[in-house]
Amino acid sequence: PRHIPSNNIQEFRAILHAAKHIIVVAGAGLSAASGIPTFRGAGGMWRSLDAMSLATPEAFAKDPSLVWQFYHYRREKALRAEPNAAHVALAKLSIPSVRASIAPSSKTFHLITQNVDGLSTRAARAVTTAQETPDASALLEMHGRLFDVRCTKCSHTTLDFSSPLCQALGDADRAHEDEVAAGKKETQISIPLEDLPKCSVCNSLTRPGVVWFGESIPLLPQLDKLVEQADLCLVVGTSSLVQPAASFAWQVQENGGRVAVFNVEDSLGTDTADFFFQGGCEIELPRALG
Ligand code: BJW
Ligand code: ZN
Repeated sequence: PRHIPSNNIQEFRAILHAAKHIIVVAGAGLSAASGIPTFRGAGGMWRSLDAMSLATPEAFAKDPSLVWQFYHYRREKALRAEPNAAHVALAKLSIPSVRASIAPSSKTFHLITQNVDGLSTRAARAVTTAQETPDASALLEMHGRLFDVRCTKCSHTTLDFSSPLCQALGDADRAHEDEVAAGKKETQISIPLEDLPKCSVCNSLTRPGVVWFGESIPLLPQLDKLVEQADLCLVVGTSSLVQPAASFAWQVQENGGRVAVFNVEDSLGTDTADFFFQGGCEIELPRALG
């Protein structure tokens, strides 16, 4: 008979209760309720361009001004967004005392996020109290961070929340807004190389500290170990089309572990999951984690 994933909360809670090593693999859907656009589907356009084609080393090499304007937009959006109930529910799991009541058998918990918006870090800060502090090592941002700015030459990296990151990016944004407001046809604003963000050490061009297609994932050796030991994997708000993140859940199942998918719609691998909680993860995660 065809396998049908369960959506039974009691069954899920029993698995959660017994799990020893829990991982979460999160994607853009985790931040959707915070107003951050996803990559594929309805949210996946910036101006008239496809977000996916801008997140590549080739796009940056060809047109650093365009790619920086895209990341400027993403940075400003993330700065103005707030973590949602799903970020908070996961941040609470990274507080050992809270986790002990939700998943009493658990020895480890790790949130592996593909998101670069920093909202999980901010959710962790939001749930910190004098008595309870989330374990900072529980969060792994495998595709890097929007606010890391890295030199293309010497790799010097700074965490920079400046808004705008440099004057030219702010100006270009305003010029574009004016065009839109005037109902004009969108023109491509080109910022000269010397006006793009520069390295404070060697003055070379910088780039966003994120992982683009074809680039290696610095955290991968560490992630492989976590995936290898995991006996429960929650897959939250990802289309599971991008490797290697997409294969983590499948690897956990191969090793005899369980997989629970939280997504508004079917994504790659939903049909073979043990659980599928269909709906916004900002509703379903807090509900399932109780
Ligand atoms: C909701 C919701 C709500 C909405 N609640 N849900 C093996 C086979 C073939 C190819 C490869 C392979 N291994 C590696 C590759 C190459 C490549 C790859 O995967 N290619 C493809 C198959 C497409 N991978 C790489 O290059 C990776 N590097 C690597 O593996 O290095 C070694 C190597 C290199 C080359 C060859 C072989 C090995 C690096 C991947 C880097 C991805 N980078 C990006 C950009 C990051 C910076 C930035 O943000 O700008 O990461 S691309 C983009 O996709 C971004 C995302 O993190 C990532 C995943 O997207 P995500 O999060 O799943 O978003 P969406 O939009 O696709 O889905 C949203 C989901 O949410 C949907 O399902 C909605 O339904 C749902 N949703 N609202 C719950 N409220
Ligand atoms: Zn430098």
